[in-house]
Amino acid sequence: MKASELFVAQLEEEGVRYVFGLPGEENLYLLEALRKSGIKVVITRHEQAAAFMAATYGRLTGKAGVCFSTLGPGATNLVTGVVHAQLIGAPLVSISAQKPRKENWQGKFQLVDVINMMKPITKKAASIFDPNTIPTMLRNAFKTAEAERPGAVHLELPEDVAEEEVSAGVQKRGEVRRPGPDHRAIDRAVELIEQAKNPLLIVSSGANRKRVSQYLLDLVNRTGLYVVHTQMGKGVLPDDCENSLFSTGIHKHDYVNCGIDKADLIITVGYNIGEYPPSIWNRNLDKTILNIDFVESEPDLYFNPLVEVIGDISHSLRRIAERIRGRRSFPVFARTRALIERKMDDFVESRYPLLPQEIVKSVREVMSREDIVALDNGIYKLWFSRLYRTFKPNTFLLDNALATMGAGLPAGIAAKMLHPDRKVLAVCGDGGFMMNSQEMETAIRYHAPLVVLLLNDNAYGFVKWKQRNLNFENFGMDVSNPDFVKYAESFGARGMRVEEGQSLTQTLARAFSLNQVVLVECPIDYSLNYEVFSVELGHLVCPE
Ligand SMILES: Cc1ncc(C[n+]2csc(CCOP(=O)(O)OP(=O)(O)O)c2C)c(N)n1
Repeated sequence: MKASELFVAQLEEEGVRYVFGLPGEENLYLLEALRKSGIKVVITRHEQAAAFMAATYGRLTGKAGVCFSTLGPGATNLVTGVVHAQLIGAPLVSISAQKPRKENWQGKFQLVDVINMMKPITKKAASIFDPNTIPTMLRNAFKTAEAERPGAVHLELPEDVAEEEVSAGVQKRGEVRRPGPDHRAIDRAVELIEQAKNPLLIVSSGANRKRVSQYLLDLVNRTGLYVVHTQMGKGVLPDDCENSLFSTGIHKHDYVNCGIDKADLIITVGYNIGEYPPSIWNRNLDKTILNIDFVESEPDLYFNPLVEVIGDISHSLRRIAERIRGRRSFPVFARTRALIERKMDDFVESRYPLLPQEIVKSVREVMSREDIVALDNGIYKLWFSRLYRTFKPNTFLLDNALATMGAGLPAGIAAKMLHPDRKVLAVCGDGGFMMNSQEMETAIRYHAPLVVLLLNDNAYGFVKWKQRNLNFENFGMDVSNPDFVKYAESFGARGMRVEEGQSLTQTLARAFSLNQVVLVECPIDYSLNYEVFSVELGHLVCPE
């Protein structure tokens, strides 16, 4: 057997269903072995997109997604997607080729020290020298990537190593049962919750899983506790549960902070300190913190839990739920929910170009509870996080950790491949879409009929808003764009544009009914960014 065949056999043992990548000549043995396997190979138009897709696969399945590239420029192109996985906590194994170890007749051509480039942005990065170590190194890579807190691992497979004959066999994938929490930690947690006047849960990305969602709902129903989601935690508790305080929005101060400010005990669940900095909600260092997570927290001035319950989160929630006596009511949080709901449902006039609020409402009308929205990065992300009601875990995919532009379309494609039965909508700004728009062709080639909603303001709107906040001149942030309808059609997709007087809801419904890759361009009016986010929220006085 060739080393590349053993490599693929080990990937199969790991349960890999898809591999996303873009090869060079140095990967051809690997590609040939993949061709003969049961693994579906998705060749993208940019390695960054392959890494975003693999990260999405990891996020949605809990199993490491796999991406690959050639050496040098292919590996450098992977970097943003690899960091994205690492920062959002998605399990990912990325693989790059390298020059032959022994007879490298090309010398320094395309030579990059990929391992040292990847080390600071992954949990582990290593090069394979001995082909017989492939099964162990891959086993190690998958185990490390999937272990809590999940993240990225990079492996390098040099060209000559991939071609060698090997004697080693596949290494079995073992089963790991996550440990349950310590009973004394549960005692302390129950004590803290029962003593607190206004305990409040903040649920974050590490908890965005189906089982956690079930146990959280049960805890909330039994105890009356309220839940705030971070943006990457959206969907864990259904927003139509009376105890959801929806999600965090503008960092400085948003309606939800009226509730957070009143809490004396904050119970963080699967909390990602990078996503929603604790200095925002614990700026006066006056919150008692109970942390429930798979792994211990990193110490931080503002995030210094009094008690940590470490172990399988769903298990911990179940144990705590069983122990708490009686259901309490928390009028302060009930009032916060009423306030946020009022704001969410505020009447919005229909304008053309459309206002963000109308866009969010239209999308919600078209999508059912299980359908998936994958957002790119732009200011619409804030409107969606604040206003889009979410009902199921992992149905609202955004990156609020690296917060990279360009991830929305690849994430949407991977989500559609994994869930062909659900509607998938990628929401992008014109800026973010143009960073990976070439992947429209990938979606078509692999029959992933998602719909892309392109919110067009012909600008880098988010930066424009920040510029205005600083009272700077509007400078450099306006762009011109292709005709997006023609652009989509030139790929072989369907292009639609919401024209004045047309309904976005109906356009999206029609787009989904076509069951093909469709781009819907919707002009957006961002005049309220400053008015709402800067002026209204800047002067927010919480009702007593
Ligand atoms: C790769 C990358 N480059 C730059 C940024 C900084 N950035 C954040 S949002 C944004 C503007 C996004 O523009 P667009 O996609 O058109 O969305 P809009 O804000 O206009 O809705 C920029 C440049 C980023 N987050 N990621």
